[in-house]
Amino acid sequence: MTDQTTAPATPGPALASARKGTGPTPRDLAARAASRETADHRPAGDAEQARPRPGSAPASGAPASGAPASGAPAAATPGAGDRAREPGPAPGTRMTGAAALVATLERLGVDVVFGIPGGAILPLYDPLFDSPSVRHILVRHEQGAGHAAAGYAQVTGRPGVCMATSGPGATNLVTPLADAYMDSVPVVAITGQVASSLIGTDGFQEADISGITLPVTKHNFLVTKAEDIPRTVAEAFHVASTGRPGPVLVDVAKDALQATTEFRWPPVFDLPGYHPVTRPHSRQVREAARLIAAASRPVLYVGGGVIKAGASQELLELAELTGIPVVTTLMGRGGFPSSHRQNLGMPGMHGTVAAVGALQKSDLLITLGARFDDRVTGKLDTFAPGAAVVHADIDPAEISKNRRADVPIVGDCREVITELIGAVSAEQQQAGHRADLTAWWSQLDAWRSTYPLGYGKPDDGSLAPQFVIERIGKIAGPDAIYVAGVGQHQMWAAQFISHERPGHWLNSGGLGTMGYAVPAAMGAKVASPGACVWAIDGDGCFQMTNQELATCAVEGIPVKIAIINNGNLGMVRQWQTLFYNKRYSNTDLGDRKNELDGTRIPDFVKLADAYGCIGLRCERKEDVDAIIEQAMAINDQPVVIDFIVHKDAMVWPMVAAGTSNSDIKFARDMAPEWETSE
Ligand SMILES: Cc1ncc(C[n+]2csc(CCOP(=O)(O)OP(=O)(O)O)c2C)c(N)n1
Ligand SMILES: [Mg+2]
Repeated sequence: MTDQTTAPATPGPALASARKGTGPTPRDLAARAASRETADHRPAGDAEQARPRPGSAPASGAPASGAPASGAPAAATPGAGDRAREPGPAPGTRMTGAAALVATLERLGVDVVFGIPGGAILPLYDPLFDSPSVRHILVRHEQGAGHAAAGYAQVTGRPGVCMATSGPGATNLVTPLADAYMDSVPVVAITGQVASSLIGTDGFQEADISGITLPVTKHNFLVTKAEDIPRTVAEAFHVASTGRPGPVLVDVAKDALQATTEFRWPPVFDLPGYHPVTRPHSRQVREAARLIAAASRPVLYVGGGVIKAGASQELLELAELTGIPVVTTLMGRGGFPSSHRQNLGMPGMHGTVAAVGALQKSDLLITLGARFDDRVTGKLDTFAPGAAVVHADIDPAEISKNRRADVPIVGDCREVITELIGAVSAEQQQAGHRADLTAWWSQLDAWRSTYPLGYGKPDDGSLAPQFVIERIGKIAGPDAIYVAGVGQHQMWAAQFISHERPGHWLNSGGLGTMGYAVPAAMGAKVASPGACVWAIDGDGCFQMTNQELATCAVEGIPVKIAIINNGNLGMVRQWQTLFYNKRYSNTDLGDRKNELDGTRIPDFVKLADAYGCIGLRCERKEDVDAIIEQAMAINDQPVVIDFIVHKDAMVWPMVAAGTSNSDIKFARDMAPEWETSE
């Protein structure tokens, strides 16, 4: 085994900059490989630019101030500092690679891991059984482990950890890893791999998981030597949680877990070329401030990056200092209070008329931690045609990827916004006043009052899904954590719940993964046991991962699940209604011909009961509040409410895919008049 190595299966350098679109292109990969060759010879200036995020480990093994001179990560996970110094096995102790892995997790402050064991990872599960501080939650499907880790990460800001065995266990993690990659969520996946002598032989349960996940992880490693385990796992946590967060996979060969090694701690990182830039360039910030001072129709276009950077307070200050309107994307909901007068709502395909109109008519987009996703821009070449663009992002690959930035700013959003506040204040002082946005606001207010969000009352007396979601938001309030599935119910939850706080709205924005809600809610509840966690799920989505209700029941994780049961794959059906002449090909979850009602198969109340949860059903408007209150009062068991809702409610407003945002409809065939009372 002495000739085996730890191979970064995804080349290390240029991690952040290689990211473009949904994954690296072959050319990106070639560039990565090339830059890896030269990474050790980078100019010193590059390294100086690297400043770790608060609480994170230093890059490339550089010792943190006050840390031992050996170059230990003072804390490889944000907020894990104190725990990282807790006594575990003394460095130098001889143990198996598996025991060293558990000791590493303990040193990194990991308190929970979601997973399922199997042959290749069995050696790890043995010492894990004895860990005094790492709780393992046995899920029912590895996809659930991955989404639970993501839910945990989004609530705590620390990497969530999932584990799986080789082959099918590992491949079941692909979807949640891709999901976390698209939404920049720090997840560390640890997979068992077949013994190194079997790698490449089509051994039993062998899958090249590092190869498979290469395009959907920020980085991944294959470890074949026991002594490399602590350093590699610590590096994985560092990479996942610094710069643009993302998922990192560590695949460990079974013989590396079984071999004996000396536990070396603290480890010295070996991440040449990984130096995320967090500090913005001050000249760019001043240029942005000048544009802000001169703009007459500016908009703060805010994405999930603001939440990831913990920059909500700074954003509030900047918004109030300038009086500029704010739009918050699907991933940015909660980054700026929905109830704030300056919040115009969500932009994009199902955004408000005011938010979409503001971007379209703007003369300056101040883009903070957002990425000009196609669901926001609509037809790209018609998006915000008159706007200059300031684009701040931690990932340089995002800048000018979809829309050219006039003022690019690479940096951590919190640092960028803090510097912007200073630069804008200086501009205002020089001018003696702040920019006058009265005319702009009167236009925006006119759109807001003419085209507010709303929904119709179903004519057959059935429940309006929007009403149900609105009432959950009102009754559970802004302190609750809301987790959505994917589909119509997700859009209504984004629209009709007032998102007041960062980290209280979890959903699958980039990948749009049905099945996300139940396991992510489970992870969120584990992360914040005192919080009230509501999953708003669709009847289709729920059927993809509801087996985690068994995990919740057994492990004592009392989440609340609201199934918005319209008996069909509603979002797809909506498109069939609008664009496929009402030909409902394979979107009805029942079978109307044979009178098998999709809202009753399966019977979700019985299913909840079978899983050891409380199952409730609601079909009438007048019962909605009482049943939500009933669920709110149950805190010792998971609760599932089956809300039977109108089968044909639609999400409005809507920009049809591939069309211009200017062609938004606020209801069927109803387009706003843009030039209303200015
Ligand atoms: C794993 C996966 N498969 C398919 C899709 C395509 N898709 C998007 S929304 C949707 C329907 C979701 O149905 P449901 O959960 O009932 O939610 P509703 O739209 O009815 O609220 C489908 C099939 C997807 N996003 N994810
Ligand atoms: Mg549905």
